[in-house]
Formats: sequence, structure tokens, C-alpha cells
Amino acid sequence: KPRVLSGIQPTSDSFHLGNYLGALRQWVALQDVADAFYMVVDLHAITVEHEPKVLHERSRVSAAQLMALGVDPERSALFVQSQVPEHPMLAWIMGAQTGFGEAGRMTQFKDKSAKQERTTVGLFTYPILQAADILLYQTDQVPVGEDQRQHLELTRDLAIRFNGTYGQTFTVPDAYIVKETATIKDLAEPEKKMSKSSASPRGCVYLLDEPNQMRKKIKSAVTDSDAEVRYDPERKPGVSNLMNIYAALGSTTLDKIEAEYAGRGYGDFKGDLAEVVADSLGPIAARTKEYLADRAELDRILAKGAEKARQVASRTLAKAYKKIGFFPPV
Ligand code: AQP
Repeated sequence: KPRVLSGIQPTSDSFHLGNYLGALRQWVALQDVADAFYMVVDLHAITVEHEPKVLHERSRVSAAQLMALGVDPERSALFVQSQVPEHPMLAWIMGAQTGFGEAGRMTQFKDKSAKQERTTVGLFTYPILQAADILLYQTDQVPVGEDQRQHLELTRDLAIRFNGTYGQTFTVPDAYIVKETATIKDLAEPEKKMSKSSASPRGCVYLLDEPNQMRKKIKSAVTDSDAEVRYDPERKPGVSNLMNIYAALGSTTLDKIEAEYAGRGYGDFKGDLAEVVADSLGPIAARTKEYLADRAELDRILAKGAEKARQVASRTLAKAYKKIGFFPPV
């Protein structure tokens, strides 16, 4: 079975439709065919401003949401990153393999630091920690959205470089990106990716939104003036984004959608999509709440996941320590 690993930041109260279609849906599906490790990456979340109590709670809510979406802790290791100390330990080693200029080329750092008043070194070295996250598990495939492609390339480069210098140590991972849903766009500004930090809250459908809120956001999505449901991401980014969402959630194809709504305008199309979105995502909030009702049990599940993760992570770390000339971790 291939080894799969991915992570998500607990930086908001709810994940959104972009997280779901770009990554989380694949997490759930891959459990059937892979040996999966999924984590809530709280170490990454502290690279931007945060409130400790809120972070702590969001890590739990994030884990509960993942379970509500179908991540099964019996089959996959589900854990919180900070409970596995091997992550920052390997990150230090990987940092020593990374060129300063190489790290400086990461576009996510440029984008995110431009939005911050105060930029931390942690935000700069974020992709190096991410490389360590992935390499610790001898990961074959990393299900992520398109915005993570550059970080995956860096991870591959670092693995190849380390293996070349010190001898075979890490599996070189591949990004697992589903083309059709690789970048879900903001509903209010369809030239940008859907994001929690989007300017307009109307542009982002949260998984924990009330179904009516979801419907409203879909119905008020920005489209264009030619009233034709046709796939053309260049010229019709708004409509094309909605079509991608429809195809993914409604298990249909772009061609079928075009045929179905030919000559009918946007009203019918948006109305139907609003129902598809509300039906698919609506039940997640209640299921999340159920998992949150027993916090002690949730914490136990996460601790068990961390134990399972450490068994693999500690083996890889010991190997890397030996290769680089360190004494073994005790
Ligand atoms: N719009 C998107 N389309 C497809 N995939 C997306 N992902 C994020 N946005 C989209 C994927 O979701 C996973 C988790 O991402 P993260 O924890 O790094 O969250 P993020 O990138 O911080 O999410 P946001 O909303 O984009 O946050 P901000 O506003 O802080 O930048 C990843 O696999 C990511 O590719």
C-alpha cells in the first residue's frame, strides 16, 4: 500500500469548500487504498498571529471536522502535529540542507508575509517544517491543492539532495493533486483562490455554515453578463468555478452541466447548485458537534494517533540522525 500523508492548519473555526474539494475529499477517499497519516498542523499555525486558547480549541474542532468528513481514526493515523516532537527535530536538519535563496523563492511566504504587519522567521521556514512532516513518514503521495505544489517541489529537492549527500534515507514524495478541483476560486472574486482570509466573507463557503448561508453565498456568486453556462476559466472564471464545484459535488461532468443548462441562464443553475452544496455539506456541522461532545474521547483518539505516528516518525528520525553524524535520539 502506498503511504499517504497530509496536514491542515487549525487557523479558522471551520474549513472551507476549497480545503474540502482541493484536499480533504481526497484524504477520505485515499484511506481505502493507502496507509494514511493525517494531521492538524498546529506548529504551522503559530507562524502567524494567534491566540493560545483559540488555537487549542481550533485544533480539536479541526480534528472533529475531519472525522465528520469521514477520516476514520481506526484506519488512518489522525493526530495533532505538536504531539509528535520528531517534526521540529527533523525540520532543523532539513533547514541545514536548504539554501536561503531557495527558501526565499516560495511564493506563499511572499503572499502571506505581505498581508502581515509583522513577519516571523517561522513563516519563512514553514516549507522546511512541511518537508520534514512529509519525509518523516516515507510518504509516497501528498494530497493537497495546487497552492502547495511549490512546497512539494522543495520537499522533493531536499529529499533528493539529502539522499545524494548522505545515502538513501527518504522516499521522494509526489504531490497528489486532482486537476479539476486543484484551485477552487473565491465566489466574490473568482480570479483569486477561495481562502479563509478572503476579503469578502461571501466569497468563502465554510463547511460549518448554516445550509441557508451556503445557499445564499452560491446564489450571490459573481458570474458575468452573458448568461451562458459554459466552461471557459479564462473568460468566465466565476461560472467555470461554479461548474467545477457542481461537477465535483454532484458527481456529474462539465459537458452534462452545459447540456442541462443550455439556454436557461444562471438563475436555475445557481439554484440547483445551491441545493447540491447544502445537501453535501449541510450534515457536516451536526456530525462535528457530535464528535466534540465527548472531548476526553476525542483527545484520546488524537493521542492514539500521535502514538501511531511516532512509531514511524521516530524510525526515520533515528535514520537521519545516524546519517548526519548525530548521536541517536534517546
Ligand atoms: N481554494 C482552494 N482550492 C483548493 N485547495 C485549497 N486548499 C486551500 N485552499 C484551497 C488546500 O487545503 C489544504 C489545507 O490548507 P491549509 O491548511 O494550508 O490552509 P490554507 O492554505 O491556509 O487555507 P487558506 O484558506 O488558503 O488560508 P489562508 O487564507 O490563511 O491562506 C491544502 O492542501 C491546500 O492546498
